[in-house]
Amino acid sequence: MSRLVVISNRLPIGDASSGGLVVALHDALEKRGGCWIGAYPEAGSDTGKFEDVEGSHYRKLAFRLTQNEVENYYLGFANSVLWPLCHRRVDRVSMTPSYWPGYKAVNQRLAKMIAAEIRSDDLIWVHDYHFFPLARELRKLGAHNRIGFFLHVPFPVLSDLSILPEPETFAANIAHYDLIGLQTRGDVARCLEMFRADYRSELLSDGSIKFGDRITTVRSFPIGIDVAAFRTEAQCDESNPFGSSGAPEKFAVGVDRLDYTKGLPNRFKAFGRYLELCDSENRPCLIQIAPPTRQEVSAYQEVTDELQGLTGKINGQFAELDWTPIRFINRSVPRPKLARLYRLSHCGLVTSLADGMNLVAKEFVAAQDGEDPGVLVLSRFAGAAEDMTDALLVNPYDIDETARAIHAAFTMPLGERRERHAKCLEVVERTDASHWSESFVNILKSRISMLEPWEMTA
Ligand code: ADQ
Repeated sequence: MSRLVVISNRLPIGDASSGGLVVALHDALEKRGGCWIGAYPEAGSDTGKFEDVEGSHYRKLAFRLTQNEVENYYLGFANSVLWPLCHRRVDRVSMTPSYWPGYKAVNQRLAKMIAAEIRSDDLIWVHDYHFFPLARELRKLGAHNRIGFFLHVPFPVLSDLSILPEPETFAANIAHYDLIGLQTRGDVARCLEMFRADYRSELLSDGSIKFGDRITTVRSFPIGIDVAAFRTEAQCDESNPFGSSGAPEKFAVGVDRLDYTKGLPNRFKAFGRYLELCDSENRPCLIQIAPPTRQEVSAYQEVTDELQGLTGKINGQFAELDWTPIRFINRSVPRPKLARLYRLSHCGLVTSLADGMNLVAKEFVAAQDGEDPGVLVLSRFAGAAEDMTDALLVNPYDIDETARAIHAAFTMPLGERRERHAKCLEVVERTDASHWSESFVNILKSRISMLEPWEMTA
């Protein structure tokens, strides 16, 4: 059996990230053998070689980004250009001349290190927007392997691609992957639209793309979670997230990295609006857990400041001596506590303005007690909404609509809650993490290039 080589920006080290993605890739690597390549979290000096990280049955190979690479490739091109571009926020793009060369240089450096490690029959699976050009760099070094790519964030809108330096290289780069995996059918449609608009590419009768002498397949693989493990954690009542103070009588929960794409200011405003509209006698709370990320990027600092202002304003308006409507916690919470928190809550709030999938939506559903479930309020702009149509879908830009959905979630009759939850759970189970990784690897290795019928007409 050919080995699997996984490449992601960050190498999961220790047990810090036991999310579904990591578990799914662990399982795939355990099954096939191979290695996982990624960067250490801390910057250092470039030794030109990978370091073996002990502690797994398969190899983990780490490299260090230099401080200059962190600034130009990671915080710069990846997170100040590509992240906002993919999330339809070109207004948030900030570019300096050193970002693009810095991004290309990291992809070239990594390709050289990978080329020295791989065998000719290895399957290579590259993750996310940090590595759009990696396959092309590997091909230049003579790699003929099957190389797949999975984009965790939304596929960019065609017209926004013009914001990139050398925009014509974007399609040419990703065409070097044999398989391009995207989260949703909407993402596939946007990717095909880009290829269709490009005079250099041809859509073949089986739905794959011919670009120069390369043929690539584009498909959706909606990512999921390890449902059984998450459910077990949620059911374990040893981890009481509220300690001796007890849970609020009615509360909604939000769990996100503190990112401007997650629609947190709109969520806080909608909760404030809900407090204005509803009878707040039973003192509902919003518990928002949002650890800061990428604070070196100014857009992240701005949204943090905005949220602190909104929390102060809304709490100032509504709080009582014994009631704080918004509890805004700027820290990460251990997974078992998080799972328990979802289970105890009456409403899960996901209000992203754009989101590849959003695993919190799936975790919330998996954590519920099917006999007495909480209700998921889900943004139409999260990838999860494409299949989880029985959540309360909202337009997060519409503050009143979101406020009404929070009210509907808190007051929904038990029968309707059960019915909606069962339908959402069916989606979460059908698209779990192992199904995601297995189907991607199977298609990558089997050279299947047929698109689904709906993709042919997209
Ligand atoms: P993210 O943008 O990080 O992922 P998401 O899918 O919601 O978003 O995953 C976040 C994960 O981190 C979840 O497992 C969640 O439980 C955990 N998490 C978030 N906040 C936490 C906190 N405060 N404490 C502890 N854990 C926390 C990107 C894309 C998504 C896509 C995923 C996977 O942006 O759209 O779903 O990759 O492909």
